[in-house]
Amino acid sequence: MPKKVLKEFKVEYLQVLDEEGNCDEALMPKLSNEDIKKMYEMLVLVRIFDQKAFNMQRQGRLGTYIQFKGQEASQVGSAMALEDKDFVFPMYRNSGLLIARKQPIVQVLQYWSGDERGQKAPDNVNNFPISIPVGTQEVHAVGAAWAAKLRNTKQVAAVYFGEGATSKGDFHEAMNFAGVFNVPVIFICENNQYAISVPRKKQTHAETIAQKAVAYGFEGIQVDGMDIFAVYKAMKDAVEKARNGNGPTLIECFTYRMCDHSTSDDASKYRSKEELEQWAKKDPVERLEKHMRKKNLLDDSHKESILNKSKDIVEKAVTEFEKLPPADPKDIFKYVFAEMTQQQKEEMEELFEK
Ligand SMILES: Cc1ncc(C[n+]2csc(CCOP(=O)(O)OP(=O)(O)O)c2C)c(N)n1
Repeated sequence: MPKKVLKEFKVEYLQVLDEEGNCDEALMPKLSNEDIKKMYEMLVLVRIFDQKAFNMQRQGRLGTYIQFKGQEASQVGSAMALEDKDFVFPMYRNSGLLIARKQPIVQVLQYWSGDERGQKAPDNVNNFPISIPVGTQEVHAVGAAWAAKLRNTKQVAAVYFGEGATSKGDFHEAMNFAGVFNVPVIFICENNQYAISVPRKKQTHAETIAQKAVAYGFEGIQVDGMDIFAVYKAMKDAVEKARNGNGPTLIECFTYRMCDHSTSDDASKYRSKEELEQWAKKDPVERLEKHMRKKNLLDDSHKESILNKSKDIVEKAVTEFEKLPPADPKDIFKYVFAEMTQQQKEEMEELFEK
């Protein structure tokens, strides 16, 4: 009757770029200077978009908006490791991800004004609609990944969610199925430390989210989610593994929401100014900037021109967006299914009859 250890586990943490912009060359993923510049340009673009969208909501020009400030690196870094043909399942906090995935900014604005046409993905880019229900997209992603496996298309699915979503049944069902059927899916948990006002410590008694993968028989890794190189590297490895038939990975991006939960929230009610200041030192955009300056990839005038170019792109999209005719209210019925049900047809007629 021996008493023995059946299983021990470890959870790896990956950081490539420190807060001062110093890079661990041994851990550095393969990226050309051009790739690094593209990463920086995208980080700047999505940050400018985020602030603009927030301002527009305050001015009554957009509906409720969900900011993602602080999470740019986890969204842009992971998107850059994917191919267009791969499936992406975003949550509401993923406007940055969608822009990095070629979703036109005009459409992202449309979405946040309640116009469902904003959700239509560009041709040949497999972006799924944003999930407002917490965590439901996890099972959808596993389904898409399973289909890709059965069809042998070499596509992978990437699904995004917060640490709050890991308390839902959907997460555990998706993780279990993904492990058992060895499907090509990457679970990206953007652990931004809060689910609205609920802190991470009250979400789970486990020390990391990453270790939850162990129970389902596959790898989990925690990365510095404000370090774009670490996110990109972990994602690139996970994508390659999934594409080669070696199954799922859970990537916990350890990050921080440097903004309110949404435009209907006031985070100062439950978070201290000091906490925010501590996390601000890790800022993902400034960190890459520091690195690029050290490597002579960026100077003041180059930075200025990137800022101006990004502002211009966003402003042009806003002008175009505000000229668009409003959505047809009938779309509410028309775009639920590929074909309307008899009941929907009747409801639509009833609502719109004179
Ligand atoms: C199924 C479901 N339950 C509750 C909500 C209300 N709700 C909206 S956001 C949120 C917190 C989610 O936190 P987390 O998953 O950590 O993501 P974050 O918003 O921090 O990015 C909750 C409970 C919802 N949208 N869907």
